[in-house]
Amino acid sequence: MAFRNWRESVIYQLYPQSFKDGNGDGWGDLQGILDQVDYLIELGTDMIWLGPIYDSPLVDNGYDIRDYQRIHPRYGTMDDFQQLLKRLHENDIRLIMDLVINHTSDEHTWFQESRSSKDNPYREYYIWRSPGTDGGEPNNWRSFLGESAWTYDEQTGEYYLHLFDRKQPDLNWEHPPLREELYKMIRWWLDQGIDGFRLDAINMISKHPDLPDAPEDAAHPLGQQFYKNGPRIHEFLHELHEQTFAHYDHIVTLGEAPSVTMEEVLKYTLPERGEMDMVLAMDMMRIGKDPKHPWRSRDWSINELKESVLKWHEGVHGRGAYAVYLSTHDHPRMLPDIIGAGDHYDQAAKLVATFLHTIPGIPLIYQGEELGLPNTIYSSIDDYRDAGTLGYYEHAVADGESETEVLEHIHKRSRDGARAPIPWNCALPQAGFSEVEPWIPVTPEEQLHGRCVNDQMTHPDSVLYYYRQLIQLRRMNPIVIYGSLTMLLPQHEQIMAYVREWEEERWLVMLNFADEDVSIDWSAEQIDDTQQMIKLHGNYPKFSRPTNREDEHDLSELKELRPYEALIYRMQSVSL
Ligand code: TEU
Repeated sequence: MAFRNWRESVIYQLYPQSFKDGNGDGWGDLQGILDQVDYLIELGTDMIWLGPIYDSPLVDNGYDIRDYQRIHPRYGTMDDFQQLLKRLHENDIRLIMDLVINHTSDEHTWFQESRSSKDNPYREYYIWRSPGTDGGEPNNWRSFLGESAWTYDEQTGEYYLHLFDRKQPDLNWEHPPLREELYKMIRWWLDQGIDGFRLDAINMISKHPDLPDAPEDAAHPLGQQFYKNGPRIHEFLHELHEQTFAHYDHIVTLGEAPSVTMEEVLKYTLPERGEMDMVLAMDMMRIGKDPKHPWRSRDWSINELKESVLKWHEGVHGRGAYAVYLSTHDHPRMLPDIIGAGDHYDQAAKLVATFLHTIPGIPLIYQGEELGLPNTIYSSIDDYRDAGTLGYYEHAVADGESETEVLEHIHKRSRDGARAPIPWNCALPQAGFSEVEPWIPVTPEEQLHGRCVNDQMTHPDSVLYYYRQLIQLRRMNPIVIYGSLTMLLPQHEQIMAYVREWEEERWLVMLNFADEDVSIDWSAEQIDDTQQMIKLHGNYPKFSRPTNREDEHDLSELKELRPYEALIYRMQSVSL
């Protein structure tokens, strides 16, 4: 195996229970992935981030781990896992696992021991506090699910902290034996031959020692300033690195770190600091989401996206590292509603792809995005599975909100919108995902519009082909990976345009985020508009532009972009 330098990678996030069912139980599994390895190879990704497959009660789809060193039988066996690893390695694809070490399941033996008595040796593995002065919760922190972050445990008369579900108690990283035990487990996985980890909620492991109350008007969830990027975070991460990753070759780590400043990102990812390789640039995905109300949407403008691109580029590019993405299993898909698509759905899907593959940062494709899958809307609450979604529904309806309104919020914001099974073949029942009814329904046909793998495989103008081409374009052109970026038309409200530059080479990327023709006025830009441009890629069929020669323009000719049009040009020479 000869792995690519990870800075040149394109990562593919595989959410296993929704990828492919290989054993006919309605739940995606390792055999299903093995059956589809060729699909991944053809796509061109060289790094798979595999969602959690560990033993778990599956309250949060595996982000609640009961036993780190066992694979849940629903996913298969350790043998299946080894086979998958071998197939991927034969094709120079890295496999990185999801590592959830901010919390475990409450069914983990450590927690079972911990809750059993105050003097149990495992007590300090978790964060226990006696009731506050009023006899209630020790502080006002709320969990990501919206309820109190504390649950009272009768057995010992104390509360335990859980930033997520009450069945996901937070681990106490202040306690050295816990850290040792985690490192041992991590080394065990690295010894299995895996290539690294995505570190779940990793910037939350160091809590402020006093666990102070948060101001009531702070952003959701209350308390986050006291545990995100906490006081000992860099010390913990460096120790983790030294005790585990540093002893293995080719290991790649990708940290989930919401709410970070660029200074912090550098601390996390500067190679000489020995913490992590890259973080997920999460702020791009927050577009359209109300920060105070997780279930409400808000208007957004592409200027926010531009700011985010610039912020990460100027703050981190070329020094630390970060992955860029617009969808994961935690957020609704961007199409059709958040980005918008109008009557130009395929163009919009390809526009998103062009954006992600041509801005600085390592692109991360969440499964199904390469098919342009839509955010799935289930008409009945009974079809939703996510505990956070169901909890919100129950509370909101009990509080007297109208069911129709609550469902509308859920349609727009539920994490399940991105968790529908991959449609492998539209001609088969369950869209070819499984022979039986899947754990969550497939996307209804009137939303899917036939965007299945089998169909897209045979259409060179499909979204799938477009992703493959972009991945190849990155492979062939270091400018996309290492080049600098200059934003043009910074105030334009519909168009994003940037120049990438690397050594003697210059590219211009133009993206129209509007569902209409939009004109461009270059006169205010410091750019020589008579320079020749060679078109490298675009999301409208070739020769559909009414110019004499499709592939060569000068900038002055380019006065208009079509709805959701994306264009990549090589510029012969340009003075900025
Ligand atoms: O998510 C952690 C996280 O930071 C959340 O803000 C996430 O954005 C939120 O769930 C959105 O509703 C990670 C996992 O990606 C997520 O699936 C898990 O539920 C969570 O950790 C707990 O392990």
